[in-house]
Amino acid sequence: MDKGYPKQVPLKLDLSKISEEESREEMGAHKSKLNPQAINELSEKTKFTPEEIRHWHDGFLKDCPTGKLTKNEFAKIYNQFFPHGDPSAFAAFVFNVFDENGDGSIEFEEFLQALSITSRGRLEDKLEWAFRLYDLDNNGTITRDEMLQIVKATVDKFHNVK
Ligand SMILES: [Ca+2]
Ligand SMILES: [Ca+2]
Repeated sequence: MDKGYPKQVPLKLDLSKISEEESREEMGAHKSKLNPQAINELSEKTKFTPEEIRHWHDGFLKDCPTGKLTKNEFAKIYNQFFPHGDPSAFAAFVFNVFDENGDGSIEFEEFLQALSITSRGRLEDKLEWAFRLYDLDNNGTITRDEMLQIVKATVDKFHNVK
């Protein structure tokens, strides 16, 4: 259960097909669950080194063995970071920004991209990311109503923090 993870393909589906091939190719790479090419691509797209990507990928699969994070699973993980109050509304907004292709789940690549931007991105990348968080209907402008929804979710999130 440890080889191969082509992007955009549900892990469940492709394990049986590719595991034989991949394990032959990767006999030596005992630690890697992503193939080297995928890691290189991710490393070019993000600000993470291949080593860091392997590390994040291990953690991602631990929380999410299917390789696709659903909204509920995301809310659970989010709750671990914000155990006080009810962050579900805010988690849902953040989920939508992570889910860049809008297919209703967060793939590892999307997870890594969001992490790269929020932790190591340039200021304008971070602003753009934050903008997407506020622009709920994704139409390029932030209305007063969208502002209010986010502010309300944020207040709910911190309201019960003691
Ligand atoms: Ca997605
Ligand atoms: Ca909007």
